[in-house]
Amino acid sequence: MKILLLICLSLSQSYANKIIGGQNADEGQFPSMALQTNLGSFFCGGTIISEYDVLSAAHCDRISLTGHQVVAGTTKRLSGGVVKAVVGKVVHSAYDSSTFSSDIMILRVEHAFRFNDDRFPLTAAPFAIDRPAEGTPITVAGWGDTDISSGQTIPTDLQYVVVSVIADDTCNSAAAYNGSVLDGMICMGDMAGGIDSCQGDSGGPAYITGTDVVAGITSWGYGCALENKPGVYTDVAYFSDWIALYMIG
Ligand code: 4AZ
Repeated sequence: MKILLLICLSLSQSYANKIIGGQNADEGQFPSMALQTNLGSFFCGGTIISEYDVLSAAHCDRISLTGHQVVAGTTKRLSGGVVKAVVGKVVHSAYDSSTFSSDIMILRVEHAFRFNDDRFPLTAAPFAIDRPAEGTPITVAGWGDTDISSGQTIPTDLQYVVVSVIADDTCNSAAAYNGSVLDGMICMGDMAGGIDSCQGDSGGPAYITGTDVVAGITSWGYGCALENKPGVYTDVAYFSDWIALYMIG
């Protein structure tokens, strides 16, 4: 993914993209949204799916749990919310870092999230059981790069953007990903470009717009917001049995 990103950085120098194409979230708008820090530094997103479980991408695995925390209940990357130590994780055994196949992981926090704590807007997201149909509006959220043309621009405020589900055959066409979109992946974006997730949004949620249901986990893409190169997400519905099996609940 680093290599892909480097290629895209040079390709997209003149492409003015802004999450790219998104806007600031309101406090409480995405109450299952979480971020991950390693020794205090933000590196990936996540989604609360139960009192003890946070859904994320396998490529966000940091090997060691030491210094690994989850922050939730705030739209601010650097303040507010609740901080929980990560004490366990399940990385999908079929995860393949060369293809990004099975890019899914569950993190376990030490102490339960309190969903009735009115100091912080927190809920568990239901996870999709059915794959959303082509054209379904999807809201992607994260603190990832907002402007790839000027190196890394990591926002303070949570960003979100509405994209839509793209059919596999469109996404796997020669002009697009030419067969690299595998079972368990789902493309969400706009083939015209301009709106997308980007580096740092990885591991975070793609919700069915207007609901709390998480249908995708931000996984990979060729650059960000480029024409014919939509974001590729882990298809949560495809892994719903796996999630149900490994979450503590
Ligand atoms: C990344 O490198 C990444 N445009 C995440 C999402 C996308 C591209 C790259 C989707 O983490």
